[in-house]
Amino acid sequence: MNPKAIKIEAQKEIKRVKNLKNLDKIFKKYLGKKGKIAQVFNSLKKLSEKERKKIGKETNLVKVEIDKMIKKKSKELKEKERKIQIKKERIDITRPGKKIGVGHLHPLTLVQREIFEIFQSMGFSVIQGPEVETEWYNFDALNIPKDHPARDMWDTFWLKNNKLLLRTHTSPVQIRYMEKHNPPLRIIVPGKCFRHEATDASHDIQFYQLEGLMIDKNISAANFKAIIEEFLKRFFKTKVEIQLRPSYFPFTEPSFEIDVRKEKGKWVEMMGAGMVHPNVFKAAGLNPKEWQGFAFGVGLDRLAMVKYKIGDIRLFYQGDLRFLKQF
Ligand code: FA5
Repeated sequence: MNPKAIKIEAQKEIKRVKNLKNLDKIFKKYLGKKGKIAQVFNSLKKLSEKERKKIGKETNLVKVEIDKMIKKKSKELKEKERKIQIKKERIDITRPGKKIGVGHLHPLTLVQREIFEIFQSMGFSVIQGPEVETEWYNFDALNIPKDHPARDMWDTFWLKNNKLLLRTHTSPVQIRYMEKHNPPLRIIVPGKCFRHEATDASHDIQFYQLEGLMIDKNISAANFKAIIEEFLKRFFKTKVEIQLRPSYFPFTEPSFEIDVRKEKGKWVEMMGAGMVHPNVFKAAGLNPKEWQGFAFGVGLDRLAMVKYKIGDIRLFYQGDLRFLKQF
């Protein structure tokens, strides 16, 4: 093929090419080992010497020119592709950012933390106990023997073997703690409790209690009243009214129930309390003649309900974001 014709054909193709990949194909087609220029060189040997020189020279020139054209085009295409790339990667710094949702603490956790702070400042330690309990710690050691009618006060979820249960209150931790620690002592015990009972706006089958226990040589119900009043004052940050009612718990004597109301609202039964019964000291290995003290068990959910004016306890456990986001 005539070198000039090859040049014209290559020129057309190079002009039309749109990307580097196809440009490379053109390079191979004309200047590659088996390309059109190489084919012309191969065919030279068939020609006379004169022609060979003439065509050889021409072909060499064409080769150099095609090479130049390709290099030029390659530069252009690279520049063009770079511009497209930059355009693609450009970010609009004026666009509004995406907000990342941040979670927050559950109202019951908030209330717990606040309560810890108040009691810790009065010298109480925060102690934990198991949610799955034995009959001994949940009942017997608390002076509630089997077949005693007082057991009916706590509708119990028994586990399959009928030996273990889901604790119905945080009071078993009193025994666990007194077994291992000598008085004087001051503890609070937060934790989940479970009762096999019908639910309503102020009762759920799971709820949180906070047990309190203070043991020393000369503790009286007056100490209990002072501590609980101080706690309620700091927790509600406004004046609340409380009333103590005589009550009955097998593990305290005397026993009382405490109701609380805020801003002349409804009285809410908030906690049970009393002076630790001698049989409880005995069960925990302490001498009731030597030690005395008070214990109380307050419903954390109910404290939160009065504080935040929440009408239904079940809202705490439903995971409804419309409710939770308000805290
Ligand atoms: C007790 O559980 C005793 N262990 C409290 C106690 C401790 C008395 C130490 C004396 C000494 P009671 O069953 O009344 O008592 O429960 C105490 C508080 O837990 C209640 O006042 C209430 O605030 C809360 N509570 C009880 N049952 C539920 C329930 N189903 N749902 C929500 N809160 C509850």
